[in-house]
Amino acid sequence: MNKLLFLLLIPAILLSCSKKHKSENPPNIILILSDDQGWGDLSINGNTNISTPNIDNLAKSGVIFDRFYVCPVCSPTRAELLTGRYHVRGGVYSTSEGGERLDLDETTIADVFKNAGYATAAYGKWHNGMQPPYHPNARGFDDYYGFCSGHWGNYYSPMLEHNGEIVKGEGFIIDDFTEHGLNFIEKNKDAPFFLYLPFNTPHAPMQVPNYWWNNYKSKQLKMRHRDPEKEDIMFTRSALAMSENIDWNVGRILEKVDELGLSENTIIIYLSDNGPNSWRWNGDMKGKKGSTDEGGVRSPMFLKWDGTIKGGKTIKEIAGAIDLLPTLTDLANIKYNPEKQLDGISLKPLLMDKSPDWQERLIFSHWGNRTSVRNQKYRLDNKNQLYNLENDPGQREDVSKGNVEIARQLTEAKIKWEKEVLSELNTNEKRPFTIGHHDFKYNQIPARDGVAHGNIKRSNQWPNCSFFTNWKSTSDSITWNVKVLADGDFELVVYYTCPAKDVGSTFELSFGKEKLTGKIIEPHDPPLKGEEQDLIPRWESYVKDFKPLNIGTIHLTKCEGLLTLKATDVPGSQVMDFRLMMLKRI
Ligand SMILES: [Ca+2]
Repeated sequence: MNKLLFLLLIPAILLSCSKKHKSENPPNIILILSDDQGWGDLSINGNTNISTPNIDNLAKSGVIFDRFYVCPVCSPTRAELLTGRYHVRGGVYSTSEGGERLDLDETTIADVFKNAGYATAAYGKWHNGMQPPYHPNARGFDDYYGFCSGHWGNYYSPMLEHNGEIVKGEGFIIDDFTEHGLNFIEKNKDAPFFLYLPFNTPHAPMQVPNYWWNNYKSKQLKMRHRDPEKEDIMFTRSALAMSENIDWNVGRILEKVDELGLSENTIIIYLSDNGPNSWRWNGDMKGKKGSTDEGGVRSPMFLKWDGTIKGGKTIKEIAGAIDLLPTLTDLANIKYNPEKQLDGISLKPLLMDKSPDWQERLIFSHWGNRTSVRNQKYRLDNKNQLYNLENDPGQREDVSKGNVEIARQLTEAKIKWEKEVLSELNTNEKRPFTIGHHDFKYNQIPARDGVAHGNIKRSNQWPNCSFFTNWKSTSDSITWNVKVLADGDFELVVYYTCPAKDVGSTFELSFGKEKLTGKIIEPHDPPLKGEEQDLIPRWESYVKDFKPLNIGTIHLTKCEGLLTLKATDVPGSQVMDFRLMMLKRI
């Protein structure tokens, strides 16, 4: 080829390379999940109390799912979006004390994308199991930063973990998680990535920087809950201020994707994990977080993929968190043959086809001992009352008597689902907490997962981020039912507080014949934290800055048993306040 011809061809060559690059590069995925944010907590959904321009833009430039269903509470929704299956199949029956753990024989969406060559990361509230192999690093996420519990007591530079290691967060927690997300996007801009951002707001405690709160602290709210006397206005204000902070962070993510030129190669999804955590405006729907009615399980859901999925469309067909895994693998063209039956289906036809061939379907909602079922037009609630959501979106009038056949069909479908799907859940099963997995260095053993005996009390009725206090005597103890997965030597670090007047206690950790003793020598007595930042009085634990104390090394052998912490001498009025133990494989 002569030189002139070659120079003339350069633009064409470059163009063809860039086209090839785009079509051959699988799409990145950014999955943003808010926590306890209602469908109504966004301006795009008609709430004039709030302004969420970034999320609204995401919705407008992408596709809106009008009736998208998640579960009534946190852990189940996370399990469903991770697996494409109803959470009861994956063993999730609670939000704490191990009941939030997703069964180990479940395959997660991160496993699937990681196996397809994606870089994977999760930054935020995990809430599907803490100790490996339940930990996110063992469920397909290469990088994890956040907290594995369901609730955190303080949102300002709190104790968090990075791939199992205890670290201190930097600044307001959502800004911090977003910062990690931005760095991950930047670092992986040339390779396909899967980024999961399970934010933990506007879940309580109600805390948000003044920049957001100042607009709300005395704001008149024009839109109110349908039973306004039930509404706590200050709670609503704080939830909306927290939602505006989320919106700002979503804006930062969208901007980063655009700035790096990735918008045509990135699928961005936004949804919440359950209904609102208080009575506030929510489109006149019945129920809030915890309910299997429309208001408890309907979530905002927006999906955008610039250049591939035409935006500006609202999809009326019902869909849910169970559909995310099949939809995203389908869109990314990943061949995945699930070992276990998926409950979700790919929504790709609804997203891409002009007139999709779409079958009528049922979506089930379950929590506690309540089950409701939704088809395109009706919801049969947990008491088998039937509501026509087209005429009566607020579920005010039971129409089962005038629609006997529909009520019968849905009741039968519910009985069948409970028999065939719900029966997979065993709530009596007490799985021990796993420690000592040979592939993982850090084993966190928090107060949350322990049982207190004698005088010892939990700092709060909700275990999530609680600590043990009132440890008075040598007859008191804390035990954990654990299963050591592989033999090994472990360095033991206890996170404690103790006032100067009470230092000097000795204590012993035992497991079978193995024992390790420690002594509290240094006082460490910081104040309780959290209350000073709370916009609303809380019902969950306050926290403290606990001090790590390295006790030494213990050898553990593979078996199941009781890990026991006891004091051997108590010279003062108490041993210590205890937050967690870290076992580090050496
Ligand atoms: Ca939640």
